Amino acid sequence: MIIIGERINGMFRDIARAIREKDPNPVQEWAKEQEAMGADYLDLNVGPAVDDRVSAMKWLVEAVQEASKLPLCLDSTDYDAIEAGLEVCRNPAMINSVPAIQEKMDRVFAMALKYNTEVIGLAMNEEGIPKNAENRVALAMELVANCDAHGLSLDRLYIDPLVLPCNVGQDHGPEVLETLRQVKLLSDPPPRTILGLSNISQGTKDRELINRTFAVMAMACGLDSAIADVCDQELLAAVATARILLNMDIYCDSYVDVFKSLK
Ligand code: THG
Repeated sequence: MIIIGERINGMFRDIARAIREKDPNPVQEWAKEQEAMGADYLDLNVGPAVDDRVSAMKWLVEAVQEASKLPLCLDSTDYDAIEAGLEVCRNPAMINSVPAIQEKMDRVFAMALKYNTEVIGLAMNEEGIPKNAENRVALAMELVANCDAHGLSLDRLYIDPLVLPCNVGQDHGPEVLETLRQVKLLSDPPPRTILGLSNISQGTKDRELINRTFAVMAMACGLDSAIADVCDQELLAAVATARILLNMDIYCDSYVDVFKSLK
């Protein structure tokens, strides 16, 4: 599993303050902490409460790169902000994200080629997030077709079926799992799959338990990566265990210790 650390997000109060006051310390501490815990990428989201997202994203990328060499996942609906971030990225990055809306796909896939990035494609369009797997898969197919038409290799596309909090969108859970299964049949090579895992438990009690239970269910359906709380040891242990039970790593008595850092 590729784990993308979720914590550098303006949705968290300490990060929102750091961005507002241009204080690199909290951002750099979280970058180092998530890298030490085994993150493969760092998600960077300037959050909703910023007036100039372009300059905020550029500042955030530069601050994080002083503390960590991990590749970055630039998370914004503002493509000018993403492009400003890509201009200063040292490593090939990931664009988070594009919905199945034609003019957005045209801009994002062209940008992905120009900056040699990967892309997260969301199973949603102008009408929002479909209720069932069939319609999510139809949008995934549009993303696959547009990715291919732009000449971007399909294994650089990550399809996100979009998971909703289970306390408001409980009926979406099984549809997300079915979407994960079917997306793997869309092309050869198939696109990869991703979830914003912590969405599933927003506003609930026992968040960690809900997150790690859904993580292993999704892995059994073909989940390749997650934007997640990499500091949750129990999540990483559950992922290591799921990899054994799915026959992705060889069993040994100390598999959790051996494979946790490999996820
Ligand atoms: N898909 C893609 N990108 C995404 C998401 C997705 N990016 C954002 C998000 N979803 C994934 N990242 C988070 C980060 C934090 C939380 C959930 C998902 C979270 N935050 C606390 C909360 O809302 O309760 C904040 C608590 C606090 O303020 O301290 O849970 O789905 N492609």
